[in-house]
Amino acid sequence: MSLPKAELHLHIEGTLEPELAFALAARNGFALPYADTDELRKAYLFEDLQSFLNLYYELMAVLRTEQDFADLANAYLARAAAQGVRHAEIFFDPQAHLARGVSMGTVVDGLWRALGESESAHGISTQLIMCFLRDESAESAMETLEAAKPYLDRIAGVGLDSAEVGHPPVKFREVYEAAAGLGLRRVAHAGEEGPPEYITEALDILGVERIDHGLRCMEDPELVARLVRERVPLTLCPLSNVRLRAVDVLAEHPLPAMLDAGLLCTVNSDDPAYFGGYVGDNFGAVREALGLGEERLRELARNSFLASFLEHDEERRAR
Ligand code: ES4
Ligand code: ZN
Repeated sequence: MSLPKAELHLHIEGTLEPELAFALAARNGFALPYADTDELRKAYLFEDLQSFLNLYYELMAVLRTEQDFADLANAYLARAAAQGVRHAEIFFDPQAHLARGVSMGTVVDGLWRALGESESAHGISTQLIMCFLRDESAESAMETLEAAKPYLDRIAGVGLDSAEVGHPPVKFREVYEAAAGLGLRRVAHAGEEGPPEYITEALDILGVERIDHGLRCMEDPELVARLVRERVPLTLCPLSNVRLRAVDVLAEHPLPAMLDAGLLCTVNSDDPAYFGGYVGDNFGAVREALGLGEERLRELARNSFLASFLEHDEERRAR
């Protein structure tokens, strides 16, 4: 499936394929607690978001040097290009690296080695979105924002990810105010495992311009009406929702109902190495399982550009 599209919900650490994990571990003289790539793939049977996150954070241990981050991003960009991606807004989780003694500079400079050449090498324009881990404290998020200040020329915005339930958006009010003051764009994961109220909070308290996942808005018709009225984009990740059991089977995914309701939905891959596919695979899977026709698929691809940061760049510059 190679409709031109933008990918707006992609954790770069979630693109770490088992083969690259073993290669980086070997290069860094580090032993992974799995015999081989087959055994590691077998660990990719998740019960929920937390059981996925445990493995996701464990495997990051192989990412140590700038070159590791560059190799990770290059591998993603090559796969994304093959699936029609022309623009990618890429999340990264600095706190998960800072906690292991890997500096902000190593992460950003490393990713930028790949992203800086992405247009010429892969035909993909890119932006970086720095995510705060919501299960860490607001103080830690604020320190992370501080540590990012020397790199803001390469960071377009901030996001909020990791374990959602019990960590409502309001916890990060001051951090998002500070980010807005620095001219950063704002998005947040909300309504993946957490309740619809977290979506409302992310909009009203954090001032986000896009909701990552947002699936559970469907439990609240008034919220759906608001999201439609305000044209708030939702970055859905269908294969992720199945693997993390937000939905039982893909055939029951609410995407068709969400499109019918008039929501500005996009389809993305989230953590493609872990969830069984890149963005084109997600498009293919929803076409098959949900019977979406060509017109719907084209709408989703078009939405991905409308929902991207590119769309409002001109307006922002004029302000
Ligand atoms: C994530 Cl699927 C998902 N949800 C929340 N946080 C994440 N970090 C990486 N993938
Ligand atoms: Zn995500």
